[in-house]
Amino acid sequence: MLQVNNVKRERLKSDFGEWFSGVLRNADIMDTRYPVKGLYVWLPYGLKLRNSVFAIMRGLLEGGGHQEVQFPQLIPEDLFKKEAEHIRGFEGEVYWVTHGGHDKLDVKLALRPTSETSIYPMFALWIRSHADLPIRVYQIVNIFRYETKMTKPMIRLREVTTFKEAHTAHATPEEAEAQVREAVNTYKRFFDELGVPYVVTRRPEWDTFAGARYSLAFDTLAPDCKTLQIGTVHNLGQNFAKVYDLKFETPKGKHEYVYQTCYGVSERVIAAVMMVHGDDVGLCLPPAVAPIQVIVVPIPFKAKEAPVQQVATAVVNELAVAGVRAHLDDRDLRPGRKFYYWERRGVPIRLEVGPEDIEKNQVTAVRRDTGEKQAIARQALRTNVKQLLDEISGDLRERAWKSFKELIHEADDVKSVKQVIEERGGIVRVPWCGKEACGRTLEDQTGGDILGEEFEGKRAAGICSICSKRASTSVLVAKTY
Ligand code: A5A
Ligand code: MG
Ligand code: ZN
Repeated sequence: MLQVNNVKRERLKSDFGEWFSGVLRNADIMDTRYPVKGLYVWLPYGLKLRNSVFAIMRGLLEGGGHQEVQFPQLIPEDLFKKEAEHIRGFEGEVYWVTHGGHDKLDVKLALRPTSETSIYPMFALWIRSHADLPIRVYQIVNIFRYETKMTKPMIRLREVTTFKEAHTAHATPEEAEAQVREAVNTYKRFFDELGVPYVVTRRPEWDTFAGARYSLAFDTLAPDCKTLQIGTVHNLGQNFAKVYDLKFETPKGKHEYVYQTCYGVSERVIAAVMMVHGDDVGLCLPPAVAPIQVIVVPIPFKAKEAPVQQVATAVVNELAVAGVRAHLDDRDLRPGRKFYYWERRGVPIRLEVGPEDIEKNQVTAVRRDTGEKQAIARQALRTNVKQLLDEISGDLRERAWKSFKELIHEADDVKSVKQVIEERGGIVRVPWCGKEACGRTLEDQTGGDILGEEFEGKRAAGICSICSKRASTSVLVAKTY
């Protein structure tokens, strides 16, 4: 039988790119052979994973008072180009529809790269008085961005197939500010559920979202020690409100512009789930999102085939009734082949049912994450399996956070920032005076990117690593995706 040490992450770390494309293929997540750059095909198992990840997000947003909407994919050029800064940020990334059949269109249509410019003109029609506020909506749609950096499945797409964007409008700046904090908490809960560790930073001013007052970003670390931005939260102030004329009547009869926020994640978060928990064998999925949580494998043995099959079926049914996503693998293959098949696909628990298990009135459970084996009494099946799933969730999260924290380093000067980034990899915290010129120099001299100041984080006082003036804050620097 195949012996695997399930916590090995050597191949994964030494050639992450190769590991990632291998997993997409071997675990039936995506077919990456579609003949347009930056566009890929979701396969059934991958799509199930995607749907369970975004079901968590839906639940959190609905619980936080958001309502789901769906806006058109095409945005007329004149609407799209109203907000000057937004346009400057996205112009180079827009795909344009110029023709309808043989006719040249009078007004070009943008394939949305994000939806501020399609949603806010409609907000203008919906918002009349303070009683219409706040508005909290979200949609999960595809967007197109003509990315010029190297494209990568799930991570840098030209068609982002699963873009969750939330958009809100408020009567006061304080309410918008509170919404930003709530969005951060929502995303924290989301990533905690997925066991994906993160830092939250306030992006430097010169790198805010196009049209935003300020932007917060969630970053995690890929196995090659580069950071991956897995979500952003933006305070838009009144920038868009002024351009799209989003005014409301206050209780005193005055007309004022609303304050807005927006926040988004994409299927990049699924790449994060895959890479932080995966190992050299393949996927290792958190139970919350695993399309199959328990795979039941009958171990037939000579004249015992019928009872083995019967018990295995009963076990699957019992778990299904208890709300566990269980599946019986009754294919005509050797058990060892089946084990490997489901290990690669990251199924959290394998239950084996053999003649000996039947005799002892038990099943044998094997954890995907550790390879640990244990017997579970038939009478305690449901409670023990659920308990084991919870344990696995907790252990995956804990393990991921532990390795993440080990990769956050402190440095005082440019040389050591550069050294850490180049030799050990990860994220470096370094004092900064707050001036853009020093920030840019820091990036140039270290070859890293500034993620930003930590949001509600540790603000080390010290000496700016560039100008040697007193530093009131510190920034996180890393190589980024
Ligand atoms: N309207 C706001 C929310 C917005 O568009 N923000 S954003 O540009 O930062 O995108 C939100 C998140 O989508 C990013 O943090 C990133 O995780 C993901 N994303 C952006 N471009 C992507 C791309 N080309 N491929 C995959 N994911 C992408
Ligand atoms: Mg740079
Ligand atoms: Zn400085």
